Amino acid sequence: MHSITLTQFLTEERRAGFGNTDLIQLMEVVARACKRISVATGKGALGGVLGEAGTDNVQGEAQKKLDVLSNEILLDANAWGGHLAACASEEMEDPQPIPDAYPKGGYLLLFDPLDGSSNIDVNISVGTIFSVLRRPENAGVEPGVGEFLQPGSAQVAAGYVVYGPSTMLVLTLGHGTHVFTLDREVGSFLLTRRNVRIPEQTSEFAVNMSNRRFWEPPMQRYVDDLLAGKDGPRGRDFNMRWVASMVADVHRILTRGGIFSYPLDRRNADKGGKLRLMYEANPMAFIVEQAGGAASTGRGRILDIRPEALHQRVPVFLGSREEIAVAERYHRPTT
Ligand code: AFP
Repeated sequence: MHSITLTQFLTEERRAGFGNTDLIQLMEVVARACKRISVATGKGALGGVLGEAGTDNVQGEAQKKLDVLSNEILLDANAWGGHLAACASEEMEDPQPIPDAYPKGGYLLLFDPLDGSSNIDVNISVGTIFSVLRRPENAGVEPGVGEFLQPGSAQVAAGYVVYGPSTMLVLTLGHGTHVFTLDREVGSFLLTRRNVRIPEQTSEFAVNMSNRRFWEPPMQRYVDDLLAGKDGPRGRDFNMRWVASMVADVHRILTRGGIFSYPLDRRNADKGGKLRLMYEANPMAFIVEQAGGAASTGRGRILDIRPEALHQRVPVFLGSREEIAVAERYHRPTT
């Protein structure tokens, strides 16, 4: 198949006025780092990288060796690029400013270096998720947490890389969502789908059903009606899929439609949900909206949330537009 490379695609985007040279080069650096993560995940047991790192991250979750390695790869690659002021990661409590020894730029990069990492040891797809913000106009000398607390609608780029049977990069610069496949022999990402569109309707849902008893009543009613299929109010059967790797679940939805949900449950309600707003929900919401889908907390658009903390969590519903509207109707207060 003849296809253009990521570099050619980004050059075209810049010529079309979508992104400046700095942003385009930043995307190249992130993509290069993800190729290294792809090599490390691909080696599996042979690379000695499986298993626990023996440490906890800022959220108190046990870190895998590959979580730590992926975080380091992304930090190292981006330190000297000259396009960033600071990075923030799921694996670090505070943002890391670009060291003084290196040139600094006007962007902020947030990432979940290896999402779904509890799947690594069983050889199921994992992924990197990233989000790019511009430094605010009134930025101080040293970029602090406050600079990162911008709504998702302010993102200038977002993407994910799924390390599965093939390694794929999905990217938006705010003008459509595009898919690239890594040609492992050549070492280049090649454009394999331009302007992805998520089907507006779906008969497939993704949720961790074992949490049902902890959900709020509207969520229980919504999923019960999906399960009732032809015999219930929805009048048709629904299929279920759950990889437990958000990147893989979202990638399926981008490919054939569906609804992905990680709702509030009693155990995570005081934290606001399970998934993180700044480097999971926001970038995925941007990607999905740019592909014609929708992304909601069940009660409002994710990209409109005004963040209060770097590691804030939110309930997430994303995917086929019409199905998100249905899920939101169940969550609307009845009078
Ligand atoms: P890990 O990175 O700890 O594996 O968590 C992955 C994740 O945040 C997201 O990718 C999945 O959708 C979700 O957790 C799966 O959660 P459950 O294990 O509760 O199904």
